Amino acid sequence: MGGMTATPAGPSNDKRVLLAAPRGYCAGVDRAVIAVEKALEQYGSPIYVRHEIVHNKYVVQTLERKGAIFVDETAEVPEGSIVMFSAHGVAPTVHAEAAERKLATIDATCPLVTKVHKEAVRFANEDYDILLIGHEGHEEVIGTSGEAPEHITLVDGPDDVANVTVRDDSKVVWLSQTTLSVDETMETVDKLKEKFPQLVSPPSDDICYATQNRQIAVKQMGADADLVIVVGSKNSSNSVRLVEVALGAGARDAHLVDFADEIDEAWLEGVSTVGVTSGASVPDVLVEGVLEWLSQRGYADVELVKAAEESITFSLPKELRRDLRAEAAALSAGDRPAT
Ligand code: 0CM
Ligand code: SF4
Repeated sequence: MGGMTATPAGPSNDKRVLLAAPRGYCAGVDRAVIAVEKALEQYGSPIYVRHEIVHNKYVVQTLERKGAIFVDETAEVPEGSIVMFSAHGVAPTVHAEAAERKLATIDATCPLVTKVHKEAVRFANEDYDILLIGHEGHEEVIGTSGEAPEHITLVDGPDDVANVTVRDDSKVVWLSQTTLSVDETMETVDKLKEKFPQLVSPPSDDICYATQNRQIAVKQMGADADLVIVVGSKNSSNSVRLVEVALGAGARDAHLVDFADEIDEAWLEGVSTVGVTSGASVPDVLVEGVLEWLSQRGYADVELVKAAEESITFSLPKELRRDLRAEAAALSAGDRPAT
């Protein structure tokens, strides 16, 4: 990696790659993926996981090979088994259903999603109408809405504002999904404020640091890029947003790919600068595959576009920490000579 390389003689020496930083795994994804791996080590296979642990095809396939079984609903999990909840969070009814089926649960919900759940519960207890900005049908929105279904109305983007009604426009708050476009969300909020001038804002940003930082980085490279390649899966909200943000920032073209072999050679026609980034659920090995693919086609010069430093980490889900601690204690007790 580094700055511009010396210009070699011959054609096509204006080809370069701008590589976004930060990109890829966020703290919540890292924790959730490690949680599945640790659970497999600790309890053995199978570990059931309700929904994709994170929205990435490669991650899901890799964990399946290690013994994880992904299911759509808790009802599919055999009684007495272990089920893990994905990083996107679940509604309280899902916890109740799991308890009814006598399942042992490990909750890998990202703490930043849990924070939004708690905000929803608090505002619902204060009898607010909650306008939850998010994408209809997305797992996170289903989970958050489930905390207070009678108080929450989904607002799916600026065009949906016209349809929103509330009980009392002096007691309305907006919250959001963690993985939205910052700019589009602000547009939605502005429209909501026009309609409900007393609208209260969330106590802190609901769109998480990782989503925001990846959008800032792709914006920085957008105007200079003829093509932006975003590595990520089609059902990954934050990854899809990076394509939109790149185009909004002036990139001539932008595409989402799961793997390097999905890149179409035709996209490179007349392209000097290729921007590369990845969503929060994407392991960097997939980005390395894309860089290798580009390098084989003359895009070997890679410049880092650094927008932020990230150092945040989250501890493992508490159920796992408890059992790992118990195991460590049992092991060290076993080491002790009998008295
Ligand atoms: O929410 P999104 O669809 O972006 O999920 P993801 O699994 O791709 O990214 C990480 C998260 C969360 C919550
Ligand atoms: Fe948590 Fe944000 Fe990562 Fe989602 S994208 S898992 S909210 S840190």
